Amino acid sequence: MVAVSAILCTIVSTYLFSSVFAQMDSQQYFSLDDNSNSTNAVREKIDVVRISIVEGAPSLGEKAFAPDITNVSTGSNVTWINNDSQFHTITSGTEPDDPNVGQKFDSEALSPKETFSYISNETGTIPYFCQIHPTMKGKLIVS
Ligand SMILES: [Cu+2]
Repeated sequence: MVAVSAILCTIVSTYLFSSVFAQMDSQQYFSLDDNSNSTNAVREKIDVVRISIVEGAPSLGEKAFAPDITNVSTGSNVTWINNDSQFHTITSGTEPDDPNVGQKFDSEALSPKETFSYISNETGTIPYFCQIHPTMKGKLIVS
């Protein structure tokens, strides 16, 4: 009888301990989950993709942007910097007559050394150009 109650006692205490640990585990799981969210937020902050408007851009067509075709992931911060001595725009669309001009983004005139940023939240291909020099064209591929 003593042996049986000792075994029972062991079983009950094991059960109690394991349920306590299970609760701790689930709490830890939730806190890990919170951490992974904040890790994502940090990852988005540091995932900056830079595109240069190069010197002499107005006469360079598709080579006005470096790179001219840029692959990015959703949530990336895409930042253009105007490294030319003239004003330029970063405007989504294929050309001034495109009915979708500026629907995704439009920087308006950027002075030399000025930057413009866009965060890509949807996948797809976004052509863009400069409204002041429409032969300047680039492409953003978000996947
Ligand atoms: Cu321009």
